[in-house]
Amino acid sequence: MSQPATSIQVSLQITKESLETGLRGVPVGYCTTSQVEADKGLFYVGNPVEAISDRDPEDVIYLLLYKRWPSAEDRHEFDQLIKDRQHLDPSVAFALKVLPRKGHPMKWMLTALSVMGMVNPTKDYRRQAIDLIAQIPVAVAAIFRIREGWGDPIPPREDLGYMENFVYMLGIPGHTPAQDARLVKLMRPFHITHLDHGGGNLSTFTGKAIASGKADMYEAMVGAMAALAGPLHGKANQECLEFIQDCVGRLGPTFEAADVEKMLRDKLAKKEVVYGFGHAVLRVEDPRARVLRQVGEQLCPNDTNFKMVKLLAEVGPKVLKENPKISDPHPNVDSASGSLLMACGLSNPEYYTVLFGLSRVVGIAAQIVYERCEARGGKGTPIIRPKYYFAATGTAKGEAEITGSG
Ligand code: NMX
Ligand code: MLT
Repeated sequence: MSQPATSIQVSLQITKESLETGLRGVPVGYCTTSQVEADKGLFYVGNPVEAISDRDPEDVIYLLLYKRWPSAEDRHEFDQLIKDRQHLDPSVAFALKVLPRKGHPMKWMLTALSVMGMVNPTKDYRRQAIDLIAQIPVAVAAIFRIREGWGDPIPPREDLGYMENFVYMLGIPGHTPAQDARLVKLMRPFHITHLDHGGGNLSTFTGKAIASGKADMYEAMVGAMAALAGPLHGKANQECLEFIQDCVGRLGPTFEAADVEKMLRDKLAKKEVVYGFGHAVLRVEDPRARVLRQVGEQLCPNDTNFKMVKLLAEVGPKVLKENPKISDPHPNVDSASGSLLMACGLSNPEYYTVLFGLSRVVGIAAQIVYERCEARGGKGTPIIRPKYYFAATGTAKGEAEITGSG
């Protein structure tokens, strides 16, 4: 694993072709929470995600915030801090109650975060990070309950763990305690695998860019979650499950590898996206996908959608490799998550990206705290302002001159 260095040699040649590539490979800063290695995957403060996916989520949240594992005493204090701050202002539920039910849950999440920011009493990034981490499960559970018409939000309990409390506050109608316990078993590793993914993923980068203008944590998080809502980023988990359901619907409950391969080839021939595959950085299978498939083996081995996930993981890389422009033909984190959520009782895929967001606000908040309060000896990084070259309207792609600035 590459270590932070005081001097890093990077050879970057700026050509017309290297522009408009989404800043791929362009170093812009330090990330103190996690790193993504193209040939290995994700590490949280140096720990491979696969090795820690069965820890308490609270331990991993603590690790990302404080860059060390908590002692028993640290955990006790941290749990108390979260419980002290988990009260959600009633204005959040009032605001949610008047939103159009047909609005996507990610849009509801943007509203909830915006209202939470209006009533937060402080402008301190560190304090806002903890408030946000304490309250986001309460807000997301309220989004489910109000939008689905399940009833009023259920207040958090003092005696439950972070994810146990979230599942309790969902109060899924008709769910038995055993079904809730199964959902908790999924949500704990789901949460850990989605907490953070390096400094440059779109939602994190967006949040940090917004905060660089000294917008507060909530304003930055609204922008970050809007970025996560895109189907090529966080909403891929919803799209992927819908694709899996479509495959199962067309092929029936028993399917052969050859049929699935054909469906993938047809999709690629029509230039459609194969959700749940590919990555901007990874060039091996995303270890988070493996973790989630292992959880699926324990929780729902015979679920039809999950069987399709496994078959896709087997045959997908072979088919995607046939297309030379695809840099990474392997399954990513979104390949398996939706099927598991569905099998464990969260039957509306529209909510899956909100669950991704519930976890990801933690990593983004921790990274914003670093950039605003710790970087450059505590001064913080400057306002984001990259350079663009002027290209006259109508200039053929690739023919614009590399001159001027702006
Ligand atoms: N299905 C179809 N086409 C693809 C795929 C895919 N899974 N992956 C890459 N491509 C295409 C891509 O659209 C691009 O086409 P063009 O040259 O016409 O613009 C070409 O292959 C080269 O792209 P790459 O360099 O391989 O990938 P890039 O870094 O640009 O994008 C993703 C990365 C993740 C956006 C891309 O792999 C993708 O669209 N995957 C499917 C969506 C998905 O699962 N997203 C979730 C990513 C993880 N997350 O949680 O955010
Ligand atoms: C993520 O978890 O944010 C995704 O894998 C996307 C990325 O890292 O670019």
